[in-house]
Order: sequence, then C-alpha cells, then structure tokens
Amino acid sequence: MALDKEVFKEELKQRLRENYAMELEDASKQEIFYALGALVKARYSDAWRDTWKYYVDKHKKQVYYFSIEFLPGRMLKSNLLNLGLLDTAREALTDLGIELDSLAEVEKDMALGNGGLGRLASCFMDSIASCGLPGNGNGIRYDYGLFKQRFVDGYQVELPDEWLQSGNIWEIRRESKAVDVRVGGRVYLAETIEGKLKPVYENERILRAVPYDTGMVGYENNVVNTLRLWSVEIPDSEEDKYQSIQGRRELEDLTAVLYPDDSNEHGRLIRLTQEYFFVSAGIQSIIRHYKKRVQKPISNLSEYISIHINDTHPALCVPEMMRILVDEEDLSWEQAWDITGKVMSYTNHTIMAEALEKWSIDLMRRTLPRMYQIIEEIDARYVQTMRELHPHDLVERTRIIRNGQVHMAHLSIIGSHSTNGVAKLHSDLLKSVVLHDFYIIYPDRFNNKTNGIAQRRWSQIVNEPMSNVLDETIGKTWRKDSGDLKLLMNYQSDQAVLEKLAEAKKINKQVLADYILETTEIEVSADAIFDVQIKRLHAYKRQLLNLLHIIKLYQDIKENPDLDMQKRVFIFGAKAAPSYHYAKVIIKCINEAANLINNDSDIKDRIKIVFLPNYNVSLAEKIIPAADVSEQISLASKEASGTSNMKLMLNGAITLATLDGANVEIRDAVGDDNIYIFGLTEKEVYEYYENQEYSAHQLYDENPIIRRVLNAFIDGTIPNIVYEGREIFDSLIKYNDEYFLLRDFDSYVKAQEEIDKAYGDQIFWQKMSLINIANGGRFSSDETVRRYAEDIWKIEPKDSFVTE
Ligand code: 26Q
Repeated sequence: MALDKEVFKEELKQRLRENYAMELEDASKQEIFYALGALVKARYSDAWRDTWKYYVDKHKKQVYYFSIEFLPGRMLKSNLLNLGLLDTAREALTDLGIELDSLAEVEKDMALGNGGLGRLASCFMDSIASCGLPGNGNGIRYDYGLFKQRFVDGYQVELPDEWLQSGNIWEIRRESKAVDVRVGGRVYLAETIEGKLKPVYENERILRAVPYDTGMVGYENNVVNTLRLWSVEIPDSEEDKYQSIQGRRELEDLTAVLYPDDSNEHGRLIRLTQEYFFVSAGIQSIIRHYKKRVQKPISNLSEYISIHINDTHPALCVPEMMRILVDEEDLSWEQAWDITGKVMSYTNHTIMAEALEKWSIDLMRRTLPRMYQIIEEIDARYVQTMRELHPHDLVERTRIIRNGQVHMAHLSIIGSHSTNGVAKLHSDLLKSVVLHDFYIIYPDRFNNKTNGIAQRRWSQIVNEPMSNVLDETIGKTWRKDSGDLKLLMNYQSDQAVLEKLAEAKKINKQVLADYILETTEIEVSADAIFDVQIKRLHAYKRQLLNLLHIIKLYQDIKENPDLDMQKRVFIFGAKAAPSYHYAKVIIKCINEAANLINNDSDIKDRIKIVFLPNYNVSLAEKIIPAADVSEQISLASKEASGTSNMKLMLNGAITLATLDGANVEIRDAVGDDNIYIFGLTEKEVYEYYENQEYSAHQLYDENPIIRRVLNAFIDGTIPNIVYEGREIFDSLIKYNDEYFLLRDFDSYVKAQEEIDKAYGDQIFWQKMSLINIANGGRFSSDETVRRYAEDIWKIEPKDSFVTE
C-alpha cells in the first residue's frame, strides 16, 4: 500500500493534466484538491471492490446501520491516514510548495446530521471498517446539510449549506442500483386465485430512489465498506404525472434538506416520508442483494443480515421488512415476524419526552397506507399475546397504537431483539424509568453500549503537536491501539514530559487564538484558561448556567477590580434549532454579555467570552485540541451520553461535569482527583420530581449572589436584551427553573473556583491533563462497535489481512 513520495507527486501532476488540462503551477487550490481527492479515491477502489467480493464469496453476515443522519465532516485527511498516506502526501505537497492543511480546508464539511447522533454514526462507520467488520451505512443524501449559522446583532441567522455546489469527490452515483418506493394512495386487500390476501395499490405515487455510495476506508487494513445514501428522483414512468413545476418541486424536496431539529418532533408529513423513503430503499436493496448474491432461502435471512435502527427515525424498518417478507416473498406472518425480530436491533439516544417520536394515525394512514395496516396487525397481535401474560394496563401502556398515535419507540422495541442505551447511566434509566414497562415484558432485550469516538481522527488527525509528544514518550503503538495511551501513566511525574505536553497545548491554543481573532476580531491570550462548551444549544445542556457563572465573575471583578484570578476565555459553539425560541434567546444573551464584558476596560482581559459561529465538525477539530476545561454541565439524567466529553478528555482537557451520561464513566476512568464534579445527582433530581418541593423563587430570595446575577438580565446591566433578559428571568423564577440551574449554581461556582486554583499550579494541572489523555483510550468507538458486533449483530471481523 505504501506509495513513494516522488510517485505521489507525479501522479498528482498527471491527474491535474488529465482532469483539468493543467500544470500544477497554474492550478488553483480547488483544482489541486479535486485532483488529490481523485488520486486518493483511486488508491482504495480496488480494496473497495475486493472487500465487497470477499463478503459475498465468504457468505459473511453483514450489518446495515440505518440512520437518518451521518456527520462525517471532512474526509481527506482521514482517508489519507487510514490508507497510510498521510505523511507521504504531506511531504510530497510540501515539496511542491503546497500545505496539506490549507488544501484540506477546501473540502466542504459533509454535515448531514444535527449533532451527537449523526456524528456517532460516522465514528461507527470509521470503526466498523477499521475493525474489519462487515458493515454498511444506509441514510439520506440531503442536497442541503445542517444550516450555516451567522450572528447578526447577536441573533442567530440561518443560511443554506450548499455542500454539493462544487461536487462531491467521494461519492459514486449508482443508477443501476436504483429502486422504487411507493407512497400515498390507497391499499386494499384482495383475494388471489390461490386464496391468499394480497394488497392492491391505488393512486399511489412512485418515487425513484437513487443510491450514492461512499467508501468507508478502514485503518491500514485494506477494508473499504460502503455508506449508501439515497436521493429521490422522478421515475420515467411517472413523468406525465408531474407536469406542473410545483408537483415536481414537492417531490424533489423530499431529500432536499435535513430537518434541523435534534430534540423536538414536529410530526411533519415530509419527515415521515423521508423516513420511509430511505428505509424502504435500503431494505429493498438488501433483499435484492441477498437473493442475487447470497442465494440462500429467504427463511435464512437472519443468518446473513442484521439491521440496526439508530434511534426511532428508521423504525419503519420493522413493518417494511414484514411487508417484503409477507407481500412479496410469500412467507407466513409468523415466519416473517420471527425473522424480522431476529434481524432488527435498536438504540435509544434520548430520554427527553419531547424527542420521542409519535405520528398521528391519520397522517400515517394517508402517507403510508400499507405501513399503517401492517403496524395495526403487529399491534393487535402484540396485545393478544401479551394479554395472557401481563396486566391489562401494562399492555395498554406499551402497545404501539395508543391515543390516536403510533409510538415509534414501542414499534422498535417490540419489533427487534435488542434495545440499548448509550452510556451505563442512560441504559439503567431506560430500565428503571423511561422504558420500565418494556423492561418488565422483555428483560433480556435490554443492554448497554457506551458510546465511543473515532480515536484516530480525534487525536492523530486533529492534534499533531500532542501526537508527536506521545510518539517521543511512549512510542507509536497508541496510534493503532488507543489502549496503549495508558503507557503515559508512567510519566505522570516526569517534569519534562509534562512540559512538552503543555507546550503542545500552548501551540494549539495559539492556533485557535489566531482563528478567533480572524473570525471574531476578539483578541485572546493563549496564557488564559480556555474553557469550552461545544454542543447543540438546548435548555437541558444548560449553557445558561455557564453564562450565569460568567456574569457572577464579571460582577465580582467590577466590585473588586484587583480580584486575584486566572485569566479565562469562555468559548462557546452551539447551533439552535431554527424553531427553538428559548435556545435562540440564550444565544442572544451570550452574545450581548460577550459584547459587554469583552469591551469593559475594568475587566482588563481577565475574562473574555467568545461565541464562535457555525459550530460543526471542522470547527470542533480546531477547538478541541486547544481546550483546557471541558464543560459537561447538563442536568443529571438528561444527557444520554455525550461524546464531545470524550474527545475533550482525549486531548487533555479537564472535565467539569455533573454525574450525567458518560461523564460518570469518565470519572471512573480518571478518578475523582482528575475531574471536577458538581451538582445534583440523577437520584436527587428524581427525588425533586417526586416531592415537588423545588422553589427557584426561594433561592432567588435567599441567595444575594443569585439575585444579583439574575437581576443583571432585567436591570440593563447586560445591554440590548430587554425582552430576552425578561424571558430568561421568567423561565427561572416565574416558571420555576425546569432544569435546576439555580439549585446547582453554588456547587458549580465552587467547582469553578477550584479549577481557578488548580490552574495556578501548572505542574498539578499538567499532571491531571496527562492522566486524562492516558485514560482516553477506553472511549474508542473501535471497542464500542466490537461489542455491538459480538453481542447484538453477531458478525465477525474479516480474518487477518495481508498488506501489500
Ligand atoms: C425526531 C423527530 C422528528 C424530528 C427530529 C427528531 C430528532 C432528530 C435528531 C430527534 C433527536 C435527534 C438527535 C438526537 C441526538 O443527537 N442525541 C444524542 O445522541 C448522542 C449519541 O448517542 C448522545 O451522546 C447525546 O447524549 C444525545 O443527546
């Protein structure tokens, strides 16, 4: 696989001549990027075909990961790294007077996801290939990814993300693999000559689903799996039905945009059609492949295929598989149901009630009539079976169709053999609270799979200075096996190593400081603590608690101008769903507080607020290596796992956290002395829910510091937020502070004070940082997908490889 630097240069020049009829000297960055992309793609195309052929020839069981979101970000450097070409490419380009990093910036972020769930799917794609596991992704090729965020007068403004404008080098359109998807119309059952009931469709619309495949390149193992994303088109046979421009538009809109809401379901018709579209296309193409290539009886399907439902958005996998097995493959209902349950597995990513998907019967029946009939049958049989085994009310609470709605989580659990949460605490809460009823019925189906991250991307690719220090200190094996980061524990008292790590961090902070200056015109010092909160904006994640503390610091300094404290830069990155009013109010308030504080000469640069616009994967890659403090401050029990917490610790940031999601496991990994924990525990939160004795108003009345901070929102201290400040104030006082910010405030402030003190002792701080890096390896998504493979999917890695 190795490629000589000189050969690399020649090939690049050759591609430029062929594709652009150009010499290197005359080519733009854009053109060089595309030539390089083509070169990289050519390097893995043989392995891609061979991998596919290997799975077919060896009758390998494969998993298909169905997800309505994938968030890979940029792929150039990751592909180069995995092909073992990163150093060669960098050196070759340097010889040609080109900087790889600036070339890589040409690539548009592939942002076909909102946040955690979509990014997790992409980390899994990397790890599945890197572990040599037979697995593929199935999703939607949105023409527009998640909106681009700008700030105008401190308000969020959304702009379209035109990521496909100059083409996408990584994808291959596979017209020959297109399938038809039927929606709308009416379906009734008619008797065939053999006396069977078969569905007859009337007035339905036919959508053509065209797949675009992208190679998922494994790390130095010659494995290339497939991410298949579907795009809608109008089939030739339907051309005459779409005479009007408007009719065409409506259809073509189906895969035009990603829904930008990661926490609220809106029950929109297009969304439901999107869900069915990629589910039906995906399952049809799996079955077609099975019949054509695997060539085993359909009754053996579960021995060769496993389908994963990533949150409930692809829950229609269950009835769609039933439809194909019963309507098209002529299996009995019982046999089809048995197969479907064995094939399907489901991950839950949230316990927030408002994010649980439900569709009205009416909408479901109108949009997907055959799906609705099948769901009704599943529901009726579920009730019939369970009635004999469980109390009436338990069966009623857990059935799929209830109160005029179809419950997608119920469908996913009932129609699969495995339901998992994404961190220990989250999985326990599913069993004890959120899905407790189902746990009584199906105790064996519940399990935990703690999330993980693509370690190579989130260390080697994004943080070269740190990676070099690691190489010098513990050798290079950690690059392949992140468990070897543990070796770093032997150096926790080695002054020289601590200093080198600190220097690496300083370099990263200076790079970020330069970026901050360039994009926001705010000057920050790389000597300050870089305190980072990066995630979607949501009330439960409590960015507002962070802001309350900053306001307190501001007021402290105003009162005592000589206050002794470490310099701190508070860095935010967060998009709000366009329809999420309260989240947008918080953005405005952070931006106005930033204006106030950054320009107040009394503050003398001791605190700065930087809200970087358009947080996405690429921006995360800039921020994470430069972070000193990782803010993971959600109300305990609300964040299912979190994954930026893992990325930040791996890069040596110290976690400041509630005992929520995977923070609990991070604490277990680094020990109490190397993390700052504060706030209510999940148990205490639930106790408050039971006793209903929380009074935010009382805290406001009794605590002068809280009072002064909150008053800053309504007394003009923070300018330009007359309405927004009032809304914040009311949400906390009038509406009793749903997420217990004021209850956790004191303990948060205390933890922040400890951090301030700790940073003053650099050796102490650097040691904590080292311990965090050393223990980051346990959160590798390689490990996570191996557990899915063994416990749930029952798939095996490709046996040992011979590298050329
Ligand atoms: C549902 C219905 C209608 C429209 C949109 C949605 C929708 C879309 C996206 C609901 C939820 C999401 C995304 C959820 C998500 O990202 N959850 C996060 O998943 C991460 C990976 O497991 C966890 O680490 C985070 O804790 C969790 O919040």
